Amino acid sequence: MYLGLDASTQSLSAILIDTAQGEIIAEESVNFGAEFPEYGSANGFISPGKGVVTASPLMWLDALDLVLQRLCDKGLDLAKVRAICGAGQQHASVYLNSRFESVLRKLDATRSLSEQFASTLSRAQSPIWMDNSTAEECVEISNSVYPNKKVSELTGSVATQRFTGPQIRKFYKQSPEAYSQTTTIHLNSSFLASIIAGSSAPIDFGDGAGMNLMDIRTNEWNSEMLEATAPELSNKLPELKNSGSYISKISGYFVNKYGFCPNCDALSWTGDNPASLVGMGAATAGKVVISLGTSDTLFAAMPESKTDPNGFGHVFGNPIKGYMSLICFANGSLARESLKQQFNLSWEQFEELALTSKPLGNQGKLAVPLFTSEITPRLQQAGFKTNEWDPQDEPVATTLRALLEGQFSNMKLQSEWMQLEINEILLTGGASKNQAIAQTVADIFQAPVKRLEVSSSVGLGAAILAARSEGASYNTLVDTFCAPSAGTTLPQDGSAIYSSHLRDHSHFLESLENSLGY
Ligand code: XUL
Repeated sequence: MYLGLDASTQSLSAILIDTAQGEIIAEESVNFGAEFPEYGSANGFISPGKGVVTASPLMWLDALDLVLQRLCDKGLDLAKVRAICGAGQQHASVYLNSRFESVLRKLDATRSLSEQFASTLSRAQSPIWMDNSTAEECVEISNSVYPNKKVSELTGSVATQRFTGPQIRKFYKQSPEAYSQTTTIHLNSSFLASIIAGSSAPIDFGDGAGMNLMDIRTNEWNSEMLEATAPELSNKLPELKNSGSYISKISGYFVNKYGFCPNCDALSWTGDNPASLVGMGAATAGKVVISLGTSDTLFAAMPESKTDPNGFGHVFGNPIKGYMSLICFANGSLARESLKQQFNLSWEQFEELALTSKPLGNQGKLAVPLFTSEITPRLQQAGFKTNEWDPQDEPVATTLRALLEGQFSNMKLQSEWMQLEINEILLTGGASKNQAIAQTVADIFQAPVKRLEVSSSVGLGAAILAARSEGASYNTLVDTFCAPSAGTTLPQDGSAIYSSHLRDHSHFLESLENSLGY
């Protein structure tokens, strides 16, 4: 058996696969907001203002303990797990002091992880991917490694607010003392991998590329970027390695507490999006994945690195081979949930109303949801923006269609730099089961949409990386675990409507960029 862990924004999930039987043995999930109200993070984070968005690494540790306990409570024999891999929300960084390594080495199974690691944090909260408080630092970094195009060529992205480098720079500037007491800076992924291994873990090329610090051409830290970011940074960063690399045997803590075998391998983790690429069976070129999570993302394998001339898109390492391109939209599920709540709907009602609202193109009633500041394109938080129509004068269904068409028109427009030949779209994430959403994606992208049996492609991707570490072939694992489920949706005849609709949407976005761009 192989264990894949998915440490996402709102929850920590586990998936156990049995490659001999070709079966998913168990899936379990712990929701941060519901399980740990003491962290005041209903959606997995806190946002005190000024674009700052953070989460407590101790909350992630409590969730790790709880999810493993739940697997034990289900009667699963974790001694059968041969290797563990995982994936974390990208960009989030954890700041650790000199006690970290020694606490890691002598963990006590009678105490919780959070209790033992509380004193190892040199910064209580981790800035996460939703944070956009580092505009100043991005300018400083790109001025130093002038021009920003060079930053993008070196690291796969222009200096980007949520990326770890600008976040580190802000911490160094605001809290120089705490920065100097920081001996190690981990990502969410490498932090949790370290806990499982009981020793400091590497950062992988997939997640490392989300930092504005790694040279994507050589997969090494780039000294020019490190110097532009903060002093002494090279001493504080772990080494870089491929995801799924062997770190060590599992920490005794997990053997004693949850019954893992001492021989179980602890592997290096990756970011949630690179893991999802693997778990969707899309790590080799030809398939496009749209993942509907707290953030919506669109990504695809990319044999050669190609960067976004607009500066919104990213290039990350692909855990299987080469690169992946990605665009991320902050107004994903949170935007859909906001309207669902505002109109007091169940998901079934949301789906039915959005599906029945016709005609396609919504008679020119466009919308861009800005419930939180948008990343792609960069637009400030401004609520539900419409092109001169008032949702209050319209049926709810019109607003829902405007939301969905707005989200996926933007996605289609922003993916053009990737020059993808889209033969099929693989849809994943919590909202992918929603028929109205799947149909809108199919119509706007004019491509068939497929969904997989598995609900968490991130956890599955991590479990596949774990199985691969013992020699299983990626293609065989994909054939076994990544089968499309019934209910594939084919495109409607919306092409004529949507080509003019996309043009109108692009103009609407331009007007918003002029007034709300940052
Ligand atoms: C990708 C991004 C998000 C996070 C959280 O660049 O910021 O998709 O990985 O899911």
